[in-house]
Order: sequence, then C-alpha cells, then structure tokens
Amino acid sequence: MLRTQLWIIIFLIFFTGIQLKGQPVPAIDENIDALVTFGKDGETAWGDDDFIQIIFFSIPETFQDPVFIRVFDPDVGGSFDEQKGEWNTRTNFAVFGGDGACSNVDAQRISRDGNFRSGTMLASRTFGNDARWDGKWFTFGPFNPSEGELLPEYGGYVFKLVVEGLDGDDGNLYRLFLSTDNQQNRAIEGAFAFYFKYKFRLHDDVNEVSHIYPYMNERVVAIKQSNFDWDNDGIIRIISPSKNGERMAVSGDNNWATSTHEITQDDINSSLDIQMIKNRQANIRNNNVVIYLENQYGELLPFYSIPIGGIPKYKYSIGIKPKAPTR
Ligand SMILES: [Ca+2]
Ligand SMILES: [Ca+2]
Ligand SMILES: [Ca+2]
Repeated sequence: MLRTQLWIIIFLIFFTGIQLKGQPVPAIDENIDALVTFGKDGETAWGDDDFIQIIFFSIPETFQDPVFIRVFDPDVGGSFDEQKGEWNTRTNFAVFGGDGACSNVDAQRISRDGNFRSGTMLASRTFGNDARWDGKWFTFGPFNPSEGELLPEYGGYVFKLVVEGLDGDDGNLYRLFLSTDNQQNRAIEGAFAFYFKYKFRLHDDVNEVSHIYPYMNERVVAIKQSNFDWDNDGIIRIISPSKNGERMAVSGDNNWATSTHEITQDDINSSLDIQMIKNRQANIRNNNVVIYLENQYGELLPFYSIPIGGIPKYKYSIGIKPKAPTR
C-alpha cells in the first residue's frame, strides 16, 4: 500500500508536474522518515527530551468541507516503533481547535509545563500495544474547518495535534496527514502544517539528507538553533540566499547543542533550508532527535511543511546535491 502511494507521488511529481500540497507530516520535502514520541518513563538518551510533540495544521478560510487528521501507526508495538524491554507504552493523540489552540503562548513554548493543551479539545484517543492499529491509519474527525482557531497570520483556521507519551518507555513512531477523506490521504489545496519544536527519526540510510524550512520574517536578525541527542551524526548546515552551507552545532548523546547564526537582509522573507547530513562512517541507526529555532528575542520560529518562498537554491556547488525525497 505504502509502496503504491510512493509510486503515485513520484508519478505526480515527475510526470504530471502537479504541485504537492503540504499535508503529510513529515512533509515530502523534509525527507524525514517518521515523527517520534516516547512514553514519559522513557530515557531521554533515546532522543526525546519531554515526551510531547505538538503539530499545527492550517486550512485556508475559503475551504468549507469537513477535514480529517490521520495518524499512521498510532499504536506502540509491532512494526514501526522502538521497543525497550516489554511494550508497555501508551500514547495520547488529542486534536484542539477554538480560541487559544495555537495563539496561547503555552502552546508555542519550548518548555511544556504550561497550558499547552489550550483551546477546545475536539477529539482524543489513547493507543497502547494494539495490533488493530499497527501499520494502519487511524482517522480523527470529521472536523468543520471553522472549529479551528482563525489566525490569518498562520494562513486560516488552525488545528493543534498534541501527542503525549502517557506511560511506558518505548518510542512511538508515526506519520500524520491532513485529509479531506476519512479513508485515504487527500490533500487540501493551500493547507499546510507547522511546528515550533520538532522531534523525529533520522533515516538509517546515510545517503538520505533531511531538511527543515523555517521562514525568516522581517523581525529576524539572528537565529539560535538548539538540537538534542543528535549523537554527533554528521552535520547540520544552512542553505539560504546568503549562506552556502554554514554549519550549525551538533549535539552528542543525551545533550543539547546550540549555535547562533546571523540573518542578513538577503534571507528575509524567505525560508532557510536546514540540511541534516548523516555521518557516512558512523552508520548510526534509530537516531531520534529534537530541534528548534529562536529569533534574537527568544521567540520560537515555526518550521513549515511547505517552504514559504520555495526551497532556497545553492549559489555555488558545495559538494552534496539534495536527493529526491523517498518514502
Ligand atoms: Ca517498554
Ligand atoms: Ca506499530
Ligand atoms: Ca539520538
């Protein structure tokens, strides 16, 4: 099934020129294998600092049909998950809309000690080790787009998905899709996802390059990036109109690394392409990581599932060409 979808996607990109919409998370252009959330008894050395993931979905105001939020492999067991001892982990997925779902500052902070479950809860379900949902899509919804929080600065009606490891110590790997259909992944024209703090699994294949695309608005003069538990797996670098591969600091095992990078006028009103290139010798597998970016005021900068302004191009050749994304 997945292989079929992959070939359909490849067909659409290369043969029909249809523009893909930004509803899968991780996004196609990010080339990231899976999101990850551990149970709250997990060890941070396995790559999750606080056992919570928050993803926002934005739907254009003009779109009025019901929408669904779909989760691939929501269970914690069987395939597509990371086992530690027995499978004993439960993960809660909850969808929020209404006032404050996104605009409440607690939903956009690095530290999840405030009211990050702000807004109106529209749906919630907890999954354990459940073969019924192993390797399958679970569908939340239907939701009326107007049940989201209307935030024109974020592109329309915004829904929030909070993924929380309730107990246990295993890692839940999953993927998301904002769909118009409860049985299939059908994208919504003009919709996209965004996230302020991103937790995911790097590819095992050292040839795969993953990306994130933060947008630089006119307020940004410098960014501070922080990443956690990268296990020194290769390099992280910035491609943008003014930067041809400036390196970011990379963390080791169970610790944070930060680095600050000046943003010049050439980079304003466009996205950075932050590339994650694995270490070819180390061959690190199952590498779960966390990354976020702040501006000079300490405000978190969102990453977008569609690079706003397009993906920045290399000015000069610096060795490694971006690969076509694979899934
Ligand atoms: Ca376990
Ligand atoms: Ca599974
Ligand atoms: Ca790691």
